[in-house]
Amino acid sequence: MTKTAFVSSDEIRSMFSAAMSAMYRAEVPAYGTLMDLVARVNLETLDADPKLRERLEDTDSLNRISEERHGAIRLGTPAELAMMRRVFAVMGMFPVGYYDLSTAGVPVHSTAFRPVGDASLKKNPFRVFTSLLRLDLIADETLRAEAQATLATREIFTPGAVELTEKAEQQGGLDRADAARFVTEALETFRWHDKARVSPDMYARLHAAHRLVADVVSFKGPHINHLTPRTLDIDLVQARMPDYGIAPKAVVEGPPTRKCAILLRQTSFKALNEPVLFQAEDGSWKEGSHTARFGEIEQRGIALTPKGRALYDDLLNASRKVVRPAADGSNAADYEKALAEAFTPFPDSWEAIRAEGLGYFAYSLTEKGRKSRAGAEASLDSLIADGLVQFDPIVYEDFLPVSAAGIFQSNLGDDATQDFAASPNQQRFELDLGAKVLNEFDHYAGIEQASIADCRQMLSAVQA
Ligand code: OOG
Ligand code: NI
Repeated sequence: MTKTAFVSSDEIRSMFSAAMSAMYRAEVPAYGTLMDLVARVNLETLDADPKLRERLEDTDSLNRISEERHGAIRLGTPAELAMMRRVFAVMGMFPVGYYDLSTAGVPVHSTAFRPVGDASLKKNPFRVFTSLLRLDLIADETLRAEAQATLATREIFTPGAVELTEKAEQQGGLDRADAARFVTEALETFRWHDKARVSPDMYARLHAAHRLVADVVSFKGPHINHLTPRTLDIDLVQARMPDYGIAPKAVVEGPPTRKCAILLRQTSFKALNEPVLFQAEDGSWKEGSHTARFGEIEQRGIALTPKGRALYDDLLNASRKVVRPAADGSNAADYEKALAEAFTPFPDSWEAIRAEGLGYFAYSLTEKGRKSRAGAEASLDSLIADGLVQFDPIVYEDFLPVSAAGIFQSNLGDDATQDFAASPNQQRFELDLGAKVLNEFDHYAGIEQASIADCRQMLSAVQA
């Protein structure tokens, strides 16, 4: 077979993302409602802001917005994580970033599998926040051993998914028929199972140790626990959710409302209580329930440099010293006020964010720049001042540990807060993953540098 017969990994990712969305829509109807609401708000926002529409069109980002989503899964063993990496690689998704959530009382550490590079991100930025359970953080040794034994006997991938992943690795890709089959087979891993693999008694003990442990250990596979469409106005979607019969989380996670959106803002609706059958020791099935799957929306802003990120972390910490958001929403207004006040030192214009080196930008030639005969050696600042070069924010494609913890917590139940000693262990995670995770800052810096190099090359071509 020739290489030209292969479907691109970007296309396989798009097929997979669409299939996952359709499956989740059928399984969790409130997700479909949320999608409709987000689509409507996005249209209204674009209609009200022609300049935003124009910038998104110019940077090739408009088409991707309504297609855009992320999901999350929680895995049980190193072997599952390592195989998951290989499955995602077939779809052009690679591990970026390391997130330690133990500090936030959640016994997992995580990465995000996502496309890397400007072209792939523009095609389809679908990503999956992927956590690995850390049984080492569970105190009860007997329970830990039982959980490990239970996880050791499950197989979360279908034989077809494994076979096609190996085939893709050997051939360097999949043809159209194989790609379609791969999507169907891989999707099985993410499906919901309403029959637990553990007895009611064991479920209760796992649940008492930590709700998340029960969620990972009790089932046949790592059901997708949420899918998150991207909105252009998260405050509006949050405000309108109740009109659509959806009860939102108390506060929006991340930075406050601003003119120039930074990083990532997220909110969710609470996880559903779903019926589950548990098999008792005597073989009989007992009815019970489990709470895991929810819906979330996100608004993405500019990716920050290490300097910008440090400022963000400082300001967020400062606001939380004033008010910590209560899970019941009772101090939501105070929290929003404290957050907005804490963030006043963070400049709110693209010019200032750029001038202070707080964010990453993609540079391109203006109309004037495209016709210009001068300036290839000039400094970037003077090219901008002369109106030859313009800049657009580079979108943050990753996650925020404090926000992720807030999302985890609101869906684990408000009584689920537990303290673990902070114990980031990126080395262990990478060993289990079978690869290093990419550093997100290097990645954004690379996109920025490439855009500057393109401008310079085009300017010198114009001169020649
Ligand atoms: C993942 C929570 C993290 C996000 O958007 O920050 C996340 C989980 O609950 O498994 O998806
Ligand atoms: Ni999420």
